[in-house]
Amino acid sequence: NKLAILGVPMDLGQARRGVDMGPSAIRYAGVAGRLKKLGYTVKDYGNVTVDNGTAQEETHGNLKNLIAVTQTSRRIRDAVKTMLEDNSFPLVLGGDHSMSIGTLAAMTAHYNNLGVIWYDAHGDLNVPATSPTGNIHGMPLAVNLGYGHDMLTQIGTRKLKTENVVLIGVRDLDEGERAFIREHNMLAFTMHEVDVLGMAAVIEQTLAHLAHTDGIHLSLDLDALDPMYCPGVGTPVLGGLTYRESHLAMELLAASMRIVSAEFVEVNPILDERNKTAEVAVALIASLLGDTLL
Ligand code: DIR
Ligand code: MN
Ligand code: MN
Ligand code: MN
Repeated sequence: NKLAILGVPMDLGQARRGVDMGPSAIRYAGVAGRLKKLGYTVKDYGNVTVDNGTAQEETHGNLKNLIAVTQTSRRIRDAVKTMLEDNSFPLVLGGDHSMSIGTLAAMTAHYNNLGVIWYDAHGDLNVPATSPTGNIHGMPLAVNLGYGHDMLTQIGTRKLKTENVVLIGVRDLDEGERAFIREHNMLAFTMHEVDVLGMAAVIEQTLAHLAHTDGIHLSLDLDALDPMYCPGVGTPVLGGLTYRESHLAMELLAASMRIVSAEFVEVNPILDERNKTAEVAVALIASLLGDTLL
């Protein structure tokens, strides 16, 4: 029952400063203590080195901070690989969502047929040609599926399969992302499907869709939740998932015993209200890792 924590204090994948303090905020909200209480042996690997604030602000084509994000992603990949070799459950804390490039590079190398749940208001399926912002945090899922700038797609050796990914909570897709989802016939539970089916059925169908995989990674962007619950995110979108729906999702995923790694991303304490978003992150992490109400 070993659990490894890694912090990624990165804000280079998007435009709003402060998300680099996300890992501190989540640690301050007591993540390690909660997990120890659940019986895990917790090892905190600290933070990866991020070339934040060096003010070089390099742009390559339509990609902001490409070199710094690439370097950081390689470090994340190597750190997560070490955690897996130590037979630990990797829990990666962010930090902007571009960090997923590194996390998933390690996970897809370790598992032959990894499944991924992308819990996010957004698709993160942009490529340089379709991205309206040039922000790499809008691209990590595409990169791990093998689409995007070579420097990013080369960080991982094995690509994720489109049929092994399920999106939940989607409500703000860019045009290129809609086309991508339709073209690849990806399974996406937008807010509409969550409203109609209810979260229990959404998770049941998600697990059925991923039943053939040999492990499931959860990538949870706190902006999947409504800003009423999680105001401390860089790109809030109204009409999001509730606190209780999200707990239900985590509890059902815990009961499935299929989750092999997770990341909780985009916590920005500068935009938050008294660390509320980090506290929600810790509560959801606890549910995902087996905490129950009774
Ligand atoms: C937007 C924002 N689609 C972009 N993406 C976000 O910049 O590509 N993803 N916020 O979580
Ligand atoms: Mn995201
Ligand atoms: Mn998002
Ligand atoms: Mn958007």
